Amino acid sequence: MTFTLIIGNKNYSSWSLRPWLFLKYHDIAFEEIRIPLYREDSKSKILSYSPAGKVPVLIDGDIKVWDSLAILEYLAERFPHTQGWPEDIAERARARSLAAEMHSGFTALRSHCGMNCRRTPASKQLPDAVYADIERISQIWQQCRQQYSDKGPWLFGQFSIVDAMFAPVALRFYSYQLATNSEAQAYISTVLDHSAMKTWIDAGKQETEVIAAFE
Ligand SMILES: N[C@@H](CCC(=O)N[C@@H](CS)C(=O)NCC(=O)O)C(=O)O
Repeated sequence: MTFTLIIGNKNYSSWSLRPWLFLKYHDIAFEEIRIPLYREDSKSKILSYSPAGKVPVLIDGDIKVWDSLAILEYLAERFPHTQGWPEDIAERARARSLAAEMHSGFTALRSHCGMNCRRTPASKQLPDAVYADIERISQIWQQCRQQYSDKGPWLFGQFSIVDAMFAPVALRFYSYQLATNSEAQAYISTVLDHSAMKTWIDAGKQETEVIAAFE
């Protein structure tokens, strides 16, 4: 077994979920090392794997890759059969833009609706900036589903890096009962019904660490 993925708490670490899901979706064998976050020794443990001091980190022999999107790009290159990006250049450009938009954006949603697998689904009072994020994400999911539904149930039909990037966002829509359109709702079900997502969520629910700031 060559691959090791360093991740945080499954209950909270949305960035860790992304490459983990991609590996599981494609049945790529790997070992995982879970480092519970924001404890006294968490930072030093993460730093022993990555100078960036954040999870996720992928180790492939002598090669270390950190940052979720970089890991996904690496995996797609390392395992071409996974077709991490759509084949068509225009679709690929759009997929890359959406993955980057997710990676660098939606900060209001991310800070007010932190991923929390254990949360009993319920809505809560949210600032306007979160609704702007919800609207844009709903639009992305609706447009992709309208355009690519004949190729499969994922954003570009087949499962791609974009789906790995948006998977924790789909979970947030469910956990915080965020209202959206019917295509986006169907997409959320596709993500949450996948066996690998269920495995991650179940494992998150089993964890007992509580990070007050994320509750
Ligand atoms: N841009 C990074 C973000 C990684 C990140 O913020 N990870 C969080 C956990 S989800 C972390 O490691 N926090 C621990 C810390 O900052 O000490 C990525 O995409 O991987």
